[in-house]
Amino acid sequence: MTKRALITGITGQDGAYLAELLLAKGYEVHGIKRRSSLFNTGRIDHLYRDPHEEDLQFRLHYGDLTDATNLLRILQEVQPDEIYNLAAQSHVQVSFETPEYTANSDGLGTLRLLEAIRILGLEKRTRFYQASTSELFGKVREIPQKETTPFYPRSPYAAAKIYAYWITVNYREAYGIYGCNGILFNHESPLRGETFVTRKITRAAARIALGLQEKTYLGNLDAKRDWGHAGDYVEAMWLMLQQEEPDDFVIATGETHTVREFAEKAFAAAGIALSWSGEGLDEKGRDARSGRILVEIDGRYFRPTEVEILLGDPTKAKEKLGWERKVSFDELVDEMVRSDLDLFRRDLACKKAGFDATPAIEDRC
Ligand code: NDP
Ligand code: GDR
Repeated sequence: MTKRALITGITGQDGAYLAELLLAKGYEVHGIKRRSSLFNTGRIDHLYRDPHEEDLQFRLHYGDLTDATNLLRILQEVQPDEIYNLAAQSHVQVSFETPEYTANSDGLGTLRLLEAIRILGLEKRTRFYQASTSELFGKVREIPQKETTPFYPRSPYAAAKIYAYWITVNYREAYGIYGCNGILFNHESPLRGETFVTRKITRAAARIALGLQEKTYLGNLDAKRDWGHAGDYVEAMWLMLQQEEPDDFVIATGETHTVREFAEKAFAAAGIALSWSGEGLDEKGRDARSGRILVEIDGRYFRPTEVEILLGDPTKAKEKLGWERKVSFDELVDEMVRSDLDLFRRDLACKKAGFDATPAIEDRC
């Protein structure tokens, strides 16, 4: 029997990798996309099939996690074997500006899906994956962080996600729903959104190396993150839903690096050696050869409350799921920089031919 999966947030980074993985495993994949005034399916357009074709393995439905009746209708129509709830307002800094919306989509959105499973009597049929996050650990009280480490959210995003975490646990215990929390640490890829720090840096390194941009502005260079590759992490999501019993798992690499270190590696991959001078808001990253300033600090990228260090212990995932990351930190940075160099080489070719391909958006990141 072909298994049917429903992915919320299918147009995002993880949604795109997971859709590819499930299609390769023979699943019928359904995704929820939001209506937007511009196309928002760039990451999954290569998977799109003409809806007039027979035996479609990939279908998109309009929907939104803030709309309960819409979710009920989609679940009733699709009758999924597995739901992967990846949809979220996923930007930590933006959550300080849109706290109520973030609570609605990231917190209550999860409740709406779980209630829809219950209302439709799908408790025994539908397995549920919740995209939980290392941001739950927030103000860290144990290093490395594992499944038993206490939570201490440090943003409206993390506060919303902690509700989603516990409501998933509660529906598992109260109604016997097969629900799992993947407590995933940061994971990146060439598909990462442009305003997250890794992609912002790899884009800037590529554009500066190609002469398309002068410099970039960053916030807290001392923050430490446990960065893995999204392709590896969606495998873990799938594995969690294939076990005999539902459970919650930390997914991480077991390594941590500062933002400064990520920037050094990314610029090096683009052929530029960075050297640092100054402190705090006056710190600058320069081209070690020419002395030209390439990185400056801008106070607006600092958060009202920061998560200083994340370092995960993925032992449980290794022992129970047989999961291990495959892509190293250096390979991840190299792949992202190579991809952005390719992207902007095309822009450069357009520019040389007299066309301005992509307007500079760096000041909006
Ligand atoms: P992205 O920001 O790339 O994707 C988020 C997805 O959610 C997009 O498809 C977006 O649609 C959709 N979305 C946002 N709001 C709504 C809404 N109200 N209704 C329906 N869809 C909505 O995130 P990632 O792919 O990086 O992350 C996937 C999930 O995992 C998120 O829940 C995130 O919080 C969580 N997570 C991510 C980690 C990471 O490092 N990437 C680590 C731990 C957890 P649109 O394209 O239209 O904007
Ligand atoms: P994060 O990712 O908040 O960890 O959330 P992000 O890449 O936004 O920030 C990582 C760290 O870098 C510091 N930083 C900057 N961040 C951004 N965005 N822009 C900057 O210019 C900048 N300069 C320094 C931040 O302060 C922070 O310490 C991501 C998201 O994918 C969440 O959805 C997910 O839950 C967590 O990872 C795990």
